[in-house]
Amino acid sequence: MASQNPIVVASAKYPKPAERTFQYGTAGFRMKASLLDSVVYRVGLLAALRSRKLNGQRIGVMITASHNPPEDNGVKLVDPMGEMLEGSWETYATTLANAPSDQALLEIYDKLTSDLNIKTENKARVVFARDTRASGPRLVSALLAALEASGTEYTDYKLLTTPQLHYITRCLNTKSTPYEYGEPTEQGYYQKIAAAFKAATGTRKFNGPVTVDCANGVGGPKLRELIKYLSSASEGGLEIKVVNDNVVEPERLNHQCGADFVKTNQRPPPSSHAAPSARCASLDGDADRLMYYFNDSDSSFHLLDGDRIATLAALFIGDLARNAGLGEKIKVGVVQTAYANGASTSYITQDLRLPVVCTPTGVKHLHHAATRFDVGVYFEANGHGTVVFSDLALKRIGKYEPQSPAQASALDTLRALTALINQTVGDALSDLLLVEVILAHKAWGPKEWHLTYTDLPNRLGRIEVADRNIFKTTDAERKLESPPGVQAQIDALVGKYKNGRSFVRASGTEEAVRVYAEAATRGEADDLAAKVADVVK
Ligand code: NG1
Ligand code: ZN
Repeated sequence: MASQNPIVVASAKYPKPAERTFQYGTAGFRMKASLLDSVVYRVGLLAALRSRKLNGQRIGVMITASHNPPEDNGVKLVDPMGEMLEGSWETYATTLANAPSDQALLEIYDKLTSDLNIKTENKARVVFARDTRASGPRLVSALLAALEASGTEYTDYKLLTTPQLHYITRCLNTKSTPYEYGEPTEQGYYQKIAAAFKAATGTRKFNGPVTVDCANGVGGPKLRELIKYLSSASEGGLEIKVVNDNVVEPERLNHQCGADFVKTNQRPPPSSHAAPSARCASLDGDADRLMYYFNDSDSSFHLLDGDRIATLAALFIGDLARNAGLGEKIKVGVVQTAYANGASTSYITQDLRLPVVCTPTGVKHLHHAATRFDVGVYFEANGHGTVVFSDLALKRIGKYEPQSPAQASALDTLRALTALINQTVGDALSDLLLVEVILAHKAWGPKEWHLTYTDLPNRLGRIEVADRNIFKTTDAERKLESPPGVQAQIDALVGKYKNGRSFVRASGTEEAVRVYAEAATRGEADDLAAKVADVVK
């Protein structure tokens, strides 16, 4: 009898809330944790299907809601190479999540199995982890029920940052192959990063400590763990001061701290007491975003966001490749979204003379575009990003025989960076050490870094509208196709401001429309943002 099918029996314990439509968005499913049990159960089934389809390669499942408030949670899948779930499978996730009954769910599961030619005799293997949210353990039980009902082998990695799970997934799937990525354990992650950090730093000195705000999330305990593998300040290593690492009181997560707070409010967390010009950084709730900032001697606040990290990395890696004698063989490119400050884009093209590609919002788009370069640097302005090296670039960097001591030294640093950087996905811990290596090499403080170019004043607004789905974009989200006529009104407004730029798009993670504007002065940027907002309201 169909009702005795284990998938149906277990599904009955995780009923779908009626009247709810779920969507696998820019970062998986994300919402109030109380609504998420059926979704996690069904995502577990999809992970099993995905693994069977890929002949038993490991699929990752991460339970986190990143920078969202503590009462939210979310779930997303990680593909075998540690990348985000392939786009076409997001639709299957949405279909499964919205199946109206347990029986309908089984029918969709069976139909996907046959439509996608999935061999049911293949093994299914899943690895999973969660952040520090109070709802995590309950959602893990829903996931386990799905993995058991679908006959899936699994490993529970308990608490991890999102990028650590991406790392482990890739390690497991490349073990004993020429593309081996590292030891598939949390300890292996720290060992790999710490050794690479030491090699990349060489004899350079750090200019004082860096204070890291961990958003009271999983990044706190994990950064403390990583520090145990690094040289101490007394041995000439980097001093990292960890703040906002309270994971005992879950309600503190992302509250008045963290990368999203700093970026959105353009000010340090109220708990920060950093001295003038001291380097400060903030992670987000699952440690895949990183923001740097500092207060000047006159107390003015300066943000060093994802655009700044991207430009710093592109500058340094471009120089290293040239100094190593690989300038002609390794082409560096940068990938941004429309939210990147126009001044950063001009700096990359005009000063660094590197190509820039603009993609729609969402790291999967950036990551994909970055893989088309030999070395692709990609960051969203909000601090989520990394650097990816093509197989060819890795081969060239690995095999090149340096022609001088200077080339040898640049090459050693470049090789170390390929191990330091988490190439699977944006990783705040790995990015933090990357920035520290570069600043040490250049003997720069945050001020010198900030002086590389001057940001155009900008404003990002959020507007609640009746139906955000009517806002359809084209040209990497920089132009509206619908509603008709709105783009023409925006263009007319933009034309009135010096260095004006503005665009509107529907958020992929919130019930809202975002308005971005930049212009030559703060007053003009604010004015343009307000006028464009009036057009879409
Ligand atoms: P939406 O809500 O689609 O704008 C936001 C961020 C993205 C990305 C996703 C996933 C902005 C303007 N948008 O997307 O960059 O990080 O969340 O977390 O920051
Ligand atoms: Zn995050």
